[in-house]
Amino acid sequence: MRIAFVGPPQSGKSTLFRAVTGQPPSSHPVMGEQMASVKVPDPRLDVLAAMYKPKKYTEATIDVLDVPGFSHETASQQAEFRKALPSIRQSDAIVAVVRAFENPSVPPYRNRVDPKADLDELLSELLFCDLDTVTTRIERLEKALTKPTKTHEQEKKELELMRRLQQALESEQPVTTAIETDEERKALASYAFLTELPLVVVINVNESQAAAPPPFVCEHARATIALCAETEEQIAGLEPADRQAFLDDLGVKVPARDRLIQVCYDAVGLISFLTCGEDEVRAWSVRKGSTAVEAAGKIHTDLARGFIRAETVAFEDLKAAGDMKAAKAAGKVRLEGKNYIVQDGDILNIKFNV
Ligand SMILES: Nc1nc2c(ncn2[C@@H]2O[C@H](COP(=O)(O)OP(=O)(O)OP(=O)(O)O)[C@@H](O)[C@H]2O)c(=O)[nH]1
Ligand SMILES: [Mg+2]
Repeated sequence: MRIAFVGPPQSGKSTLFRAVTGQPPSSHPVMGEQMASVKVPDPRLDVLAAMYKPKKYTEATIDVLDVPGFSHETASQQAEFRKALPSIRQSDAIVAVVRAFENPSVPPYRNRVDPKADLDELLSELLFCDLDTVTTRIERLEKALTKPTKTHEQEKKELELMRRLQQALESEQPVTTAIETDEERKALASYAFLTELPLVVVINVNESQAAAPPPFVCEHARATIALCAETEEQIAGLEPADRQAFLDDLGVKVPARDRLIQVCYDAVGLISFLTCGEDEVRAWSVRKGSTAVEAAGKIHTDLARGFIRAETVAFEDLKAAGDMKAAKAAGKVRLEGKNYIVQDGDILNIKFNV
């Protein structure tokens, strides 16, 4: 899974990127794109690690993408952003980062502090990019339909759908609002529309505002989070022991970065299943609704091919029992077949034969 940090220039995207990825602060501004892998924090793994004392401890991971800021101000800024579009399109969610603090690095003519207006401008651009794709496709289809072809019926159907998307986008609605069936969604997948991606909004506020509720909530977003990217970067740079003391001082339980990662994970529709043993405790990501055999395939294709059954126990049941033996004795360990729908926090032991 990949999430893309998108927003106006100097809104704190790269600062948040470093906070989330744990990369060291940089003294020079980052040009262009950068990508890094992030471990998804999962306290359940700590419980399993205490139980199994494994040699290895492996979190699920997601990729984070940082791109240049978007602005209409100069042609070069616009070109830089457009260059990053293909990478943004390949992402599974967009995190829009907008600035709610005074920033001396922003030229005075642009230094309004208006996160809501900045967000609207950004979302309009995303809509516009999709509208561009749709319009081009409509022109092609209309041209194709003037000639008799074998695919006539299919093209007519697609044209109807594209016109519906066009209408939605022109009334400033994301394409998701115009897609009616799964079949349509699949047919449109190759266009990788930006307004089809789940959206999370981050309002980058001053440290003094970080604990307060967000100043506004975006209706198109799965979640709106207020945080101070600079503070988050500091927290990420601390030793674990100092980190807790710092968080206690701020009066928060978990860093905002952890909340952000979790929110993105949920927005994309991912859940984690867990595997455990003396060699390794590990979290794996799958889409919500995945079956046991699909989960097995994440671990290794052999496990899916030779799948017999999945020994399954819910994390909470294992934790309550204390260990696997006790969980079995309490009848909490089930044998599930190929089509079992995996739940978040299921601990799976795949029995297979190849
Ligand atoms: N006060 C304050 N300053 C911040 C915060 N986050 C970032 N900054 C400052 O804002 C400036 C821009 O931060 P970046 O993270 O580089 O912003 P960006 O969005 O990546 O900028 P571009 O890539 O140029 O679009 C830097 O001087 C940061 O130190 C914050 O939460 N509070
Ligand atoms: Mg940057």
